Amino acid sequence: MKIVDARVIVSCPGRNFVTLKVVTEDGIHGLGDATLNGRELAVASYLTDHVIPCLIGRDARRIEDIWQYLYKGVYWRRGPVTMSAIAAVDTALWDIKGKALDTPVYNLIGGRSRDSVLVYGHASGRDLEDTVAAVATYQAMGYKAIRAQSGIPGLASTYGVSKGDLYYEPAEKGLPSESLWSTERYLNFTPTLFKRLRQEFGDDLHLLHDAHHRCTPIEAARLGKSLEPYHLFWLEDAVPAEAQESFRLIRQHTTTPLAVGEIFNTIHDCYQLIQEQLIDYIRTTVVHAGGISHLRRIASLAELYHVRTGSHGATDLSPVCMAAALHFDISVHNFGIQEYMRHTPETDAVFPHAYVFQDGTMYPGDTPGLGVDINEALAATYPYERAYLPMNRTLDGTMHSW
Ligand code: GCO
Ligand code: MG
Repeated sequence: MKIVDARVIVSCPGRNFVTLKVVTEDGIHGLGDATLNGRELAVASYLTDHVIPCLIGRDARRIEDIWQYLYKGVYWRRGPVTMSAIAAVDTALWDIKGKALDTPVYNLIGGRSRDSVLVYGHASGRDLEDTVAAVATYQAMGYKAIRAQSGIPGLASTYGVSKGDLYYEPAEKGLPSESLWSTERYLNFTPTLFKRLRQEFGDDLHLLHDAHHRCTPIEAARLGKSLEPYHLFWLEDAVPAEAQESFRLIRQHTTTPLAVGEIFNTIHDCYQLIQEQLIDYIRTTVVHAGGISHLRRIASLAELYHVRTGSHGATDLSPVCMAAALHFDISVHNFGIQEYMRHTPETDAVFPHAYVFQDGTMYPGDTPGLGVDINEALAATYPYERAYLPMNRTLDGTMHSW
């Protein structure tokens, strides 16, 4: 089953997406997401200029061999650009294999381990009351797990607060904007928010929170400890995890479950976190961590250490990634939860898909392959628009993690 054609489709139906389409001699095509927020064209070029010429003529059935060829064969390993490009190829090849064998991808990777996949949605508000109302809206939509982010008194803007509708999108057209940050104000305010949410919604609703890499280990330890009475499902990205041992300090101080990994690219970014049981959920994704094949390796390691999966699923991960994630989630034994930020109607129209949301869970559908496609003619009506994630400085003007 030779690969005869492959091309990259860059489109902007509300936000930028990079999609790889691989075609075989039998006329079967597979899709892979290669979107890297704010650096989209780097991956598009990596694929078009360097990867695609080496793919033509290869046997699309040899997924593992092609993965190793692209990983070991280039000498320059790892990194978000390389691993997103490899992920796109891997995902497209699983899609092709499913279509060729006339079965959904989840059947090729162990079959279903559950009936459907628990997902969490994003509630956010400009202030505490606004956030309480947003959580109520998500609960009314059927969500059983809700991430809550709120504007902070004394700060003009912060991470995670949408501009007023369901579609939180941090990337902005034009050059990067800058916001101002105070960890002190954040740490003083956040326990109040969750105290209020528990009073309002009781104990059963799963509540999550994303600190978005802004604390030091001891600040994160304080945050986790102060949130213990409100028993979060998880505290996400408490600290940047380049230094994996940072989590040891947080762990010594708090029983709040910890999640990290949305910006990790390989198993090498998280094996210490997993093996030392410093985290509870690993958030690596299909698109940024080497595709379905590599994500399964990470999940297998995690399973040995009681770490569960909780893949990133923001709007900058396309419906192709979402579909692939759901096949992965429904099959791996140690699945925990899947993030689900709804795409805009424009995005959904460009990427028709079989997956569905119902009662707080999602199902990938039973269409052969991944069950997602791209309407190329419609995609062509949404050309690429340069956009960046915001930047962040502390109140005295020092650059800080966004
Ligand atoms: C999340 C993430 C996102 C990222 C975004 C960056 O938990 O969903 O933190 O909001 O900031 O995906 O590209
Ligand atoms: Mg996050």
